[in-house]
Amino acid sequence: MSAESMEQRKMVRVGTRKSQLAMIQTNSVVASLKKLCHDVDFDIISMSTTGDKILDTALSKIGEKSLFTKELEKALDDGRVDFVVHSLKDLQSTLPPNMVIGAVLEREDPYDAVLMHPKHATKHLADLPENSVIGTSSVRRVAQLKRKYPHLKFESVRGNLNTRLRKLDEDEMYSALVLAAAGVKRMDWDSRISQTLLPDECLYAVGQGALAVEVRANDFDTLALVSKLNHEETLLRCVAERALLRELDAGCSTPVAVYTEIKGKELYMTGAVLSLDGSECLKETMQTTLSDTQPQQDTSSADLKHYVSVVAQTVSHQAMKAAEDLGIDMAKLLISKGAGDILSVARQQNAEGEKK
Ligand code: DPM
Repeated sequence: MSAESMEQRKMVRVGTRKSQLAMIQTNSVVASLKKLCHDVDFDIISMSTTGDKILDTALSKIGEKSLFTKELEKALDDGRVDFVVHSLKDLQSTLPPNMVIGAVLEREDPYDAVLMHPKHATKHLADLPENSVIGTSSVRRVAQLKRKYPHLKFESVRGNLNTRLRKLDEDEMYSALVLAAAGVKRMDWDSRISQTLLPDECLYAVGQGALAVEVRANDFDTLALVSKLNHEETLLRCVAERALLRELDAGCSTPVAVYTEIKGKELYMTGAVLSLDGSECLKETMQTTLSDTQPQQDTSSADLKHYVSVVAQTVSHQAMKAAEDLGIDMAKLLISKGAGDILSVARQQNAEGEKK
């Protein structure tokens, strides 16, 4: 390589969590970018987050926001890294004011999956004996599954995916785990999935299965670089989902669940709010039309529009706005049916659990 071409190469620093899943996700994003931009080098910088360090407390009870993202956002803010790869579902619906989501990548399987203890390998949740213990720290999963499978018990399980699978197989405590299929598949553990939970029994979390790239809002070079990764359909679905969460003022510790789908120009959304024990469940379905208009043209301007912190120059404003409005309208409909009360009781119960 000549000295001249060496000089032109750009170095981009990428932040990630240290877990195997986070590394797999970040490596895949960097590999896609390398294919698209031959003149850029990438340096991956991994770090531990609060969520990785506190392993003995249920997620919903730690009470701190941005559990898995805060340290990474600090590194981004300080300029130690240029972008961070996250699971979109771990990103707050409201990001720090100087941060945006510069890319949402094509969604993996968004559903939840059941991984059985080897002795139950061929069973489904319905076949497990009375009072079998299912490991999950997700209040969303527990609330929905209690409705469908009242014979089961649910216990929190923490740690990264490797730790959880080891606990399932080696401790005799859990009969099964419920995990996001996306993470399981990225780890190449597909063969461990005994059952996929479809929307009639368990709706997924906002953003589940999609990867997101977080960038400083004023770093237009990096925004232009990562915008090549955007998957339009995933992006529009996730804008609607994030708008629902933001409008409900809910987070990862509240039982809010969704299903979205695009058919032609129609975006459909089912949204649900549940009480922690699953006894109450509000569920609604709405749709909107995604009109086809010009994408945002200007790639280097300070007035790029954000939709629930998502920026996408290549996607039409009108479509992004329609998706955001669908999430907002869904939240308003659910609130009009009593979602506010259900959520405030759930928050209070979480806070009480924290004190115990
Ligand atoms: C959030 C939740 C969980 C993670 C809550 C939920 C699951 C917690 C648990 C917001 N983040 O889903 O209702 O099971 O104790 C997380 C996982 C992935 C991203 C692992 C998983 C991988 C899948 C993806 C943890 N965050 O859910 O099994 O990229 O969407």
